[in-house]
Amino acid sequence: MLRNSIIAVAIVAISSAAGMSAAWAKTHEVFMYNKNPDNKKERNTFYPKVLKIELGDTVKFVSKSKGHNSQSDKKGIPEGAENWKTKIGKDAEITFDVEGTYSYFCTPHRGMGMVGLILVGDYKVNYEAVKALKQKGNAKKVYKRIYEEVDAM
Ligand SMILES: [Cu+2]
Repeated sequence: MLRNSIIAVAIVAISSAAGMSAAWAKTHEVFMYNKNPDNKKERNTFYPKVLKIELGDTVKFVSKSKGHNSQSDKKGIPEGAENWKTKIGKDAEITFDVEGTYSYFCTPHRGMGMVGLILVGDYKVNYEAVKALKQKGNAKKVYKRIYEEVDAM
């Protein structure tokens, strides 16, 4: 019995070191809305726009209104991390196995400011590099507020 317990502990340690999803990893939700429930004047938005999670956690993008998706900014993710692009109008789950800052947007509404940021573990590894990326249109305004929020953390 003792021997089995030791083996089980070793397996958990290996999975954790390899960055695999552990039993204690959490799933967080980011909603995709036509209208921000806290501010009806704001159209096409992720909610929340900034999410801080632990390494190995999952984010579920939940389609609350039709016509939205989530796509990572390939210049705005940490080295070694994988890009994602979810299907429009569908819920999708992304698991984060690399620490850092992840910038993402809704493919059809990026220019309207439907953008967001996910901070995974030690997110500062590439935070300044992501913050320095040039953004256009409303995305620029929305990211300004996002970075103010993160800088105040
Ligand atoms: Cu959208």
